[in-house]
Amino acid sequence: MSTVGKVIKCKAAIAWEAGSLFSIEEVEVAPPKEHEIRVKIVATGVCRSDAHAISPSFKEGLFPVILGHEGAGIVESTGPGVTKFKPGDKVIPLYMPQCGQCKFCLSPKTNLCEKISKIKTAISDQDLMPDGTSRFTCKGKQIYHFMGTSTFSEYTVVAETSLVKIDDAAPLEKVCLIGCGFSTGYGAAINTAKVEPGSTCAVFGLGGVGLSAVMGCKVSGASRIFAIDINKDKFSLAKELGATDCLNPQDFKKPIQEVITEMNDGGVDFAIECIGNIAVMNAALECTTVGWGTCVIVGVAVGGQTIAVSPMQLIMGKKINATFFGGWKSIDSVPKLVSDYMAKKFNLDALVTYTLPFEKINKAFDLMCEGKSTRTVLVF
Ligand code: PAD
Ligand code: ZN
Ligand code: ZN
Repeated sequence: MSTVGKVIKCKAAIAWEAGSLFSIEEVEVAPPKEHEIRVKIVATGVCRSDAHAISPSFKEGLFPVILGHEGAGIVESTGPGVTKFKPGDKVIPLYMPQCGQCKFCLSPKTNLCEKISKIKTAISDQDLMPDGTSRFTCKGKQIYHFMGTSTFSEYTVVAETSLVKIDDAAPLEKVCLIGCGFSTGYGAAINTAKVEPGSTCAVFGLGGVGLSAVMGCKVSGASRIFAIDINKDKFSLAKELGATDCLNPQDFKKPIQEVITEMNDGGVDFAIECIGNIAVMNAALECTTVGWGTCVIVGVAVGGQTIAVSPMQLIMGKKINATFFGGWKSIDSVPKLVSDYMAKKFNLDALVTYTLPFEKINKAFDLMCEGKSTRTVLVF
């Protein structure tokens, strides 16, 4: 029986309040309105940013909410006015939209789009559809969307500017990582740092984002890639993906930035922070070489923390940059990244430590927080 135009009842993971576990509930998902698409999510990764969003120190969260922003699925139905999608299309929801018309979309200088909700506060996009209402209800309560994607639901509704069609042959339980972690780290190296052939790099934090940054440094032809983590279990995969030197800051008496500076003749060309720790952001800047060292910040620091930078470092030619979704203009780039994966240009499979049924979502968060997974992919 067709579900088009009807409310769908399905399972979703709801975060009822900050700091709580997810509870699997039956939710009602309303049909898509104008310029919206209802998507059956097939697989979704779990990213550290989802954990940030429900952390009690992240003050801007709205509850109850359906999180999830690293998913892939199949179009179930389309709302009025949608021309680019049809039922059955394989798609990736995009937390960085690309409307193609705003001043940011029209500029080659940025991948931001003004359609991203609350652009000024970056990840606090736990909110509603563009018309200010929610498509989700549970137990009579309205549930907030998250980043325009809400992939922790068997069905979700997204705006047409926050969705892209991908290759019909793509394995959704792998390419979902292109929806966030992979693209962010890989793009941080390629698009934001613009790592050069023969250069030296340091990547701080070897989760899904950091290991993807290692891959981005390698594909850009870096000659030396330092991979830094306080969890030594991350090192074997980092080496497999291109790291030349793996360092645990806890193994040294000196600060890690001094160790790297000494090991690499005055510092590296590029340093990429993929943790969200402001002290490490400073270390990343400090371990770059004077003259032209570039530090790229990827990690999201929660709780309104700020970084203090000595102007002298900047006067000495060091630069700080940062990235949102790896600098990729989403609708233009995501299908190409999927094709590149299909052509075996990078190793996404290595990032998937576990594939679990959706109901194990709390286990997936535990594995991430205990440092036992690069990525866990949940399948419906
Ligand atoms: P993750 O938790 O899987 O990986 C973080 C890694 O950092 C782990 O391996 C930790 O062991 C390691 N680590 C923690 N503390 C330290 C330390 N002091 N020194 C060295 N290593 C340490 O996270 P992830 O890879 O999913 O995400 C990383 C960050 O990137 C996180 O802050 C997330 O919110 C952010 C992010 N940003 C964007 C963006 O567009 N800017 C997108 C996606 C994720
Ligand atoms: Zn993410
Ligand atoms: Zn735009």
